[in-house]
Order: sequence, then structure tokens, then C-alpha cells
Amino acid sequence: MASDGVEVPGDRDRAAERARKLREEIRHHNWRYYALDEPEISDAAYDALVRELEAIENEYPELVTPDSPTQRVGAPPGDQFAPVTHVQRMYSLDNAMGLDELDAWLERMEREVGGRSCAYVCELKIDGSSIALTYEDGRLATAATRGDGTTGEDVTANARTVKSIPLVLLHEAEGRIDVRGEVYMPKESFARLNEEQDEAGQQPFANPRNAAAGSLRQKDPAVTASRDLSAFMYQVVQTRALGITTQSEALGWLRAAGFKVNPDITTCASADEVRAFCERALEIRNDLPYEIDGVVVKVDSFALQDELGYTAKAPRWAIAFKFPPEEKTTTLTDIRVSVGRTGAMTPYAVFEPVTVAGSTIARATLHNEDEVARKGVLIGDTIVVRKAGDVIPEVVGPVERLRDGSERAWEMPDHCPSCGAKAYRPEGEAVWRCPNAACPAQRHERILHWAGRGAMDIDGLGEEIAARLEETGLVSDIADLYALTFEDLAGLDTGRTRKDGSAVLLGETIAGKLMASIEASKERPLARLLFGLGVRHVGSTVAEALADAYGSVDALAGASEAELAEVEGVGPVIAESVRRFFDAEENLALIGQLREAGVRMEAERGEELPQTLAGLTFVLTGALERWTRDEAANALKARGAKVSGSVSKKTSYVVVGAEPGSKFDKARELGVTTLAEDEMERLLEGEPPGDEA
Ligand code: 1X8
Repeated sequence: MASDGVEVPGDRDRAAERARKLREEIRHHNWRYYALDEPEISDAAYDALVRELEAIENEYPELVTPDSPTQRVGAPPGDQFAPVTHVQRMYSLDNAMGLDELDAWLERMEREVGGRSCAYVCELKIDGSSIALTYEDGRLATAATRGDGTTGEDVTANARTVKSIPLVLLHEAEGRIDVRGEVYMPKESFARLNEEQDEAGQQPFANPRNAAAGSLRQKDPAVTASRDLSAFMYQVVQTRALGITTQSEALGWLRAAGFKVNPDITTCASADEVRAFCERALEIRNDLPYEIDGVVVKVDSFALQDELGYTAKAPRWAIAFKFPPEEKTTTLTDIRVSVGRTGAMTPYAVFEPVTVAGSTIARATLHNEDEVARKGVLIGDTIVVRKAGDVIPEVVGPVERLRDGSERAWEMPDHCPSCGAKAYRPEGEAVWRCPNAACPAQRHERILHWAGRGAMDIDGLGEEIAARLEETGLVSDIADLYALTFEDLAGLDTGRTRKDGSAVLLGETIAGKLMASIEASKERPLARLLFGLGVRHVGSTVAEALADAYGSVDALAGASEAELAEVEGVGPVIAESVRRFFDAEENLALIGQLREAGVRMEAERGEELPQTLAGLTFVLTGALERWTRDEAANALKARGAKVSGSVSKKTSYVVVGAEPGSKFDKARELGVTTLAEDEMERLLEGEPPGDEA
């Protein structure tokens, strides 16, 4: 439609939108990782997000914002530990994914040094937590985490409990010396720690790196001391003063000073030797007592390092060669089917637990019927599994030559495994569906989706609690969440048991927190609410487009299919799905209940609006023509007004609709100014309520 002069949304708009999304996502993961020590995704998946954002920002430099996560190396430190400013920035490393990218980097180095000989140092990349140690006159003075690369957290008391960190250097050393390295937890200690966590009813760590980072950031150093931590050091900062001119010399100095230095470090005279080291590292990786996730290759000579210099975030003279995902074999014991919130029936593989890339997995999605056929797996097969992007379990395929004839084929069930309804597979689709909207599995997934992070973000309402609330009959749809009381939650049997067989009940603190997050969810932006409703085909991007275009649930519910299809990013399929959703009686009833419960149904305007009504108190009485009571109250509040339920001398205005109640009488009695609907609207527009003329 470019012919009639309407601009077609371009690649740049899409890129801008995607960049915005990526930034939000990366910020979230920074927070999970640095503030909570509870990452939700692997480093590899995180790196992929950052790389995608960097690619967009490279292509459209005008889209770079000063607060983009690419404009700093990490996240700021929390406030639990005192900040420590690093004497020299702690850089991160650029990654080479696979041998091809390693080759490209090596070729660039060879080109840059142009004919001069260039030695490299290859060091195993330890999957731990970076540490910066400061020694004053040979004594450990400060230990700090990496933080954002510029400022870290003071973890001195905890680092002092790590036995491989010398408290006093073996060298005579005057003044300040800074060294850096990686604190890690050996694989065996990690496994033991997780068993203990499990027995104590505490969350196990996802991998040895989180265990190391978490152990280092304990409030009580005694807890850190009880964890088996170790540290390999690999960098000295004040090399010039110490007369050190190469990385190999620096490692020698560290060893001699009493630090633990990794024994597998190798100096390579050529690019070929570097490749050979990386290939060998891949072979020995599983035999090492600690996790590694790659090889760090550094140009040995500091003179050449200085020539090569740094990019904004990483040295040019070093690269992290990241290992490809690890694969393992195991036995496929079953294929089961889960039912999603829209009734989609998804087959998933159940297999003997195996440890892959540092954590144990026992299930993987098989996506749909056709995918199972394409993979050609039989129940009882030996299968190859791996983690896609080092995080999502994936079945690669069967090892056919290990079959003994006892394996059996799997068939997609034609009934819903949850409610037993007859399932169907729509023409042209790969997915079987359960048609029963009241199906317990669908209901459960709808509740989890509503509470999920991209939707209403009800912190604390997870899988287990939701299941218990449904089983006990307290919650059968999302509106029921808002009728829950503290008494319903405190003491709720969580369905978990302690080692001694006693039931774990929901404590009062947790119950209180859950009540607070349910309350807070009433004020989420409109787009999240629309996403949370789980309308088919309405993902978070479409939800945002719809929220922007309509501004309220009511306006959206009143839009025709043709109007909906006009919205940018909304095609006929989505338009039909949205229209169908709002045509269904039960959905309108649900929305009515949510509104009743106080869930905000309009776009948030508060922040952009001038606070023209600040300091004024309003009371509403009677039915307005163009506004519900809630809408009017929200509009007033959005401009800074207070809205009260009762009239007093302090009331500024009483807004009076049809058939007002006793509040109208009270207003007259106290001489409080009353406003009609259109006068209130004028006030909202920033004009005086009466005609000035
Ligand atoms: C990170 C790591 C480095 C080394 C080993 N393990 C790591 N995790 C090393 O150089 N030996 S260097 C490094 C970084 O600079 N971010």
C-alpha cells in the first residue's frame, strides 16, 4: 500500500522493536544473575541475546541507547556487599563459537602481527566465578567479585575461607599487587552440595558455576567456608612494575607467589598448535575434576597485546573458544503428552536421567506427532540427548544399531490425557488439541500463564502452589486468585514432604508475599493483561500493539474483526481469534470478575500525564454515562488526584452521576462542590470545570 502514501513498517522499525525487547530481556537476566544468583538461562543463551542485540546495534547505530546492556559489561553490584572499584577494568572476552570462528580470529591475529612470530597461551576456561584479589605489602587486603567490570562487591571475608587463595604472598612484595582468577567448585563437591541442599529441602544449584558464585556471596563466611571452593589465578595487573613482559611469565610469577595456576596451561608457538590444544581440551573435558566451558587463547607478548588493544568490552588479543554442546546417550523410557493452556497436546520424551553440560536432565519436548516420526525414536531406544544452547534439553535421535527388537513404536493418543475428551488435529496443523476449555490441564496452564513473568508476574505462584490451589478447589480460574485470603494460603499443604515424611506447609511469610504479589498484579500494564488472558495467537508483541491501539479492554472488546485487522502487526488470523475470544460468554464473564476484583483494564497513562489534579480529593457517586466508576477513579488518580469513598470537609469535589446516593446529600450538607460528568471531563482535560464565559 505504498502507492497511497502510507508508509510500510520497515525493517528498521522491526529492528527497533526487537532491540527494545532484547534490552528488557537482557536486563531481566542480569538482575536474575547478579542480584539474585538465580539465572534462568544458560550463559550461552544469554550470550546469544547479547550478540543479537549487538548485531542490531551495529547495523543501526542510531538505535543504541545509553542504558543499553551492551554499553556496560555486566550489571551493577547489589547493596549487600560494599562496592569495590577495580584498579583496572575487568574485561569480558569475545567468544568464538566453534573452530571456524577460532580460525577466523587466529587469521586476524596473524595478519595484525604481520610476519613477526606470535606465540599464544592457551588456558582452560574455568566455569566458575571471577575474583579480583588485592594484596598490600604481600598481604591479602581485598577480594572482590567482577560486578559490572568496573565495580565489584567486597567478598573479602568469604574469599579468605578459600584455601587455595594465599593470605600472604610467598614473594617479598612491597605496595599494591592485584591478581585475578576464577573461583570454582569441583564437580564432586557440587554433586555433594546439591544432595545436602535437597535433604535440607532447599533449592539445588543449577550448575557448579552458580554454586561457586552463590557460595562466594554468602552473608555468613562460615557458610562459604563449609563449601569446597578453589581458585585458579591467571592475571597480574601491575606487570610493568614487576618486570613481567609476557602472559607465560605472569603465570610463572603467580605460581611462584603461591597461587594455584591451572596445570594444563600451554604456550603455543603457532596457530596450528592452538587448534590442537582446543581439540585436546574437548577430549579431556569430561575427565577433569572441574567444569570447563572452553579455552581462553591469549597473545603471549604484552607488547603485541598493547598494539592490538581493546574494543569497548573485550581485549582484541584474547578470545574464548566455546565448546559445542555436549551430547550424551540414555534410554528413552516413555513418551508422554502434556496439555497446554490452549489445549495443544505436546509429546515429550521421558528418559533415564543424565548429566549434560553440568546439570541433570530427564525430559525433553518432542514438539508434535510429526516431529516424533521425523526423529524416528521408539520407546526403549538408546537415544542421544543434548542441551540446545546449553540449556534446553533436546533429543537428537536414536542409536539404531543398539536396538534389540524389544523397542516399541509410540502413537499419538486421540483423547486428552488430562480430561479424556476426544482430541482433534485441525487440517494443515501439526498439533493435536483437547477441545475442552474446562479441562483441568488447560486450566492449570492458563493460571500459570496468567501468573507468568511476561504476563501478570505473580511472584510465588508457581507450578506446585497453583496445583495445590486447584486440587483444594480454592482456585478454578484466574479470577479466583483475587478472592484468595491470607488464611487460605497460610498453612496450605504444599504437597511436598520433608525427609521424615511430614508435610511442608506454606509459611506465613510466604503467604503474605504471595498475597502482596497478587495485589500488585492488579496494576500491570494493559499489554500484559491482554497477553495473560491467553487469547490464541496473541503473544506479547501483538498484545502490545493491541494495547497501544485500543487503550482498554472494553475498547478492544468492542472492535470489529475488520477494525482489528487494520492494527499494525495484526492480520486476519489474529483478528478473528481476538474477536472470537470476546464473543465467548465465559470470557466476558471472566473479564467482568477480574474488573470487579480491581484488576486495571486500561492502559497506564499516569507517568506521561501532568499531575494537574495533585492535592485534590474526589468522591464519586451515582452512575456516569461514559465511564465506569473504576475508569473514572483511575483517570483522576492518573492526574494525581486522590479518590475517596466518603465525603468530608476535606473533599474537593463530589462527581455526581445518575441516581446519586447519600454522598450527594452529604456534599450539599458540607457545602462541597459537586461536578457533573462533563465537568469532571473538563477537569481531566486540564480546564476549569465550569464555563468561563
Ligand atoms: C575468564 C576466564 C579466564 C580464564 C579461565 N577461566 C575463565 N572463566 C583464563 O584466562 N585462564 S579469562 C576470563 C575473562 O577474561 N573474562
